[in-house]
Amino acid sequence: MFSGYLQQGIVGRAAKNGIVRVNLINIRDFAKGRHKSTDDRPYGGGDGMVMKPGPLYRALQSVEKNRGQSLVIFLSPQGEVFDQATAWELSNSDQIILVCGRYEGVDERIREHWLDRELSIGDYVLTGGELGAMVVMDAVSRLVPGVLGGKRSNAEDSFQDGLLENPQYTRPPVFQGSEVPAVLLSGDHEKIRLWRRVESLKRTRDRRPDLLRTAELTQEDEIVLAGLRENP
Ligand code: 4GX
Repeated sequence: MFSGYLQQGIVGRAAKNGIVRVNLINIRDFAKGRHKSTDDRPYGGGDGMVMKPGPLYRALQSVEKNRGQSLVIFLSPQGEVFDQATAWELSNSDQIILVCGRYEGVDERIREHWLDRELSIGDYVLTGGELGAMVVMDAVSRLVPGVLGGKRSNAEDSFQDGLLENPQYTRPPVFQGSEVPAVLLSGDHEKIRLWRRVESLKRTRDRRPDLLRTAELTQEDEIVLAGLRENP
């Protein structure tokens, strides 16, 4: 599941250039017995299967050896919801071990003793933790210096100051009868800055009003928002 992502993407290139390092291990390789099974029926009965602690324990130990100060993160719908602040936090770690569970979950004893953190990428149910792990890898890696390259900084991106981005335009100036806002062609940098900020605030108010409570708002932003309330 990881190979397409790592062969095509920006993170794959960063891995090739040694800016980040990705080490994939398969829990099944640590399974024992003729069937190499990694799951078993839940004690107490019920539907579904549970990941056996043994293979997972041995898999974790195999990376523990070259561990340094590393964080063991488990992907599950029961974790705290992953967001940009968490991505920044994780970007300071030396090494992150992302544990991808399948089936209905893992034996609770692994959770208790091995996991530093449990993260969910959103309130929906996936068939396994792999997509969640890729989401975390992606969002965290792009914050590592050198991964994005180019001069466009993370600081411009959505969520960096807790607001959604302003609308963007590129050439041509008229497309299917629809024009680029004149202010963007005016060359007046102060007017453009203010327009962008107002659009950002409007968009956030309209689509994600919840973000306004935690956004880093300047006095200018507060004045703009007050104006928007009176004259939406
Ligand atoms: N964000 N899943 C994990 C197996 C599982 C179930 C319960 C532990 C406890 C998910 C998510 C997610 C599906 C990954 C169930 N493991 N992962 N898997 N939402 O839905 O990250």
